[in-house]
Amino acid sequence: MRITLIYPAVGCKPGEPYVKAWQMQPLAMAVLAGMMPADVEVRFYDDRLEAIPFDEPTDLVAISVETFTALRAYRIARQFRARGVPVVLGGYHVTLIPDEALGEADAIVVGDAEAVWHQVLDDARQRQLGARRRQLSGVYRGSPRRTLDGIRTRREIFEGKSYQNITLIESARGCNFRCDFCSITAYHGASQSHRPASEVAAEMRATGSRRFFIVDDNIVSQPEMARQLCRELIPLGVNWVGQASIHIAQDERLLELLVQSGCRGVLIGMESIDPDNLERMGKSWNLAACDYRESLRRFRKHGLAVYGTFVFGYDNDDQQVVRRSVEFAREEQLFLAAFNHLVPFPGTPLYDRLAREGRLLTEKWWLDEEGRVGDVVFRPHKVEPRELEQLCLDARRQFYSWSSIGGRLLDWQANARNPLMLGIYLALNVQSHFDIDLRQGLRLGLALRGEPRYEPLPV
Ligand code: B12
Ligand code: SF4
Repeated sequence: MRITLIYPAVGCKPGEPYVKAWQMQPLAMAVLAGMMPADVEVRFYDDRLEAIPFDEPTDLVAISVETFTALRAYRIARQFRARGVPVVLGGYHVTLIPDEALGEADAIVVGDAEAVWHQVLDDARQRQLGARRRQLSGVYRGSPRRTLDGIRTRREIFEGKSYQNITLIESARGCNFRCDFCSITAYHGASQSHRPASEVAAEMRATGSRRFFIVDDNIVSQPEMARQLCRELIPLGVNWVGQASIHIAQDERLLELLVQSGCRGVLIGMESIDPDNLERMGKSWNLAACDYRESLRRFRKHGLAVYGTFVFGYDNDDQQVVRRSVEFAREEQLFLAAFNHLVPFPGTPLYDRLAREGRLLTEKWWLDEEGRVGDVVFRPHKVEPRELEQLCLDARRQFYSWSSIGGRLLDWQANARNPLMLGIYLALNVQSHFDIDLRQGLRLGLALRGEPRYEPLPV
């Protein structure tokens, strides 16, 4: 049997390259490939980097769908189905609103693939044989798993593709917090499952890489598990970055352990400098231990670079909050920062609240042919949607201006702590400077190579 795996692009701007910083190895594809028996021939296409050969013979197409890629994914699915090839869809968006995806596929996988992928393959084979037994169709529900042991990733599928020079690896899925805008907690239900730390270390060794991005949504959601992982990683002598919540600044011994294990930087969801906004999004615990400046001082003290992410569009946000946030990020010499407007992802409490309050400008904004990355799709309280878009864009431009890049570089504790960090700091900040315009206005699902216009199916 031949199976084609596809990771769709968010969209494109004709004639322009795809956002550089987004071009990382899509790990879910390697995890799926790792579950294929030896007699299955696997091909993988990354829509962001290469053309999809729709006419290449294949027996099943499996596409990963996120909300920003849903329109593009459905377009691709239609191309294959029109050629008589069955399509299975899975991933975040499919799990959060399965009914929509089911209309676009022969089958969907809701949740993690591991528990059901063998069944999908069996049923696809029956279909191929034209057997009367159960054939590939409908919904396959991946049951929640408490431990993630035995995951085998097949990274050979990435060979020959020009990804960012960092190896993605996971040690856990989910997070124990419940921020109202977050797809992670909507998908995993405020829980976190872990891989055995020894398996993570073994996989790191096997890749031969020295630079990792541990993609866990919150590496310190369960501090004891984080400690176990760090202890396993210390002997490897690798460098890694990950995502963490700021409350970990309370635990300086864990910060120290993170650094010993090779952690060089953490992405921190700071979200807002306004306590009322934090309260509203269910993240007031961000300030529970100490204020942001004190927390950041502790990260710096241990030499950890911080990538701070901010979100604008909560009810207290106006021009002043945005301005003060950028000032704060510059004064604190953050290594990197993201200034995004709030995005109501389907399946989250935020989406439901905005829908109830009649504040969504387009209900299924992710299927809007005219939709673009950077569009605000709801009505904020204190500013107009278009104004909020501009405020976010201005914030990025200020933060990644040459003067800001130069000013933030003068942090000898973290950003310019040694020549390696300085080099990475410069490379990523310069890349972010140029990525601002590349990602702004990227047309969602835009037909890349003359495919037909997408029309939603009748309900
Ligand atoms: C690493 C990462 C990135 C990296 C690179 C990703 C890449 N592929 O190139 C960077 C930082 C660049 C990035 C960028 C973005 N990301 Co991102 N990213 C992640 C992160 C943290 C890890 C992804 C991962 O490797 N997971 C590990 C794999 C094994 O797990 P998985 O994807 O869940 O897959 C399992 C199941 O979902 C399922 N499955 C998945 N696909 C399929 C397909 C089939 C056919 C089947 C059967 C099953 C299946 O089976 C898998 C195994 O069980 C996730 C959060 C997360 N934990 O997943 C966010 C996440 C996917 N990103 C998200 C977003 C929004 C983005 C951006 C749009 C952000 C932005 N505005 O800048 C961009 C878009 C980039 C792009 N696609 O081109 C959102 C998506 C939300 C949603 N509702 O769709 C997530 C969930 C984060 C979040 N906090 O909400 N991202
Ligand atoms: S801490 Fe981060 S990953 Fe966890 S629920 Fe909040 S936003 Fe999501």
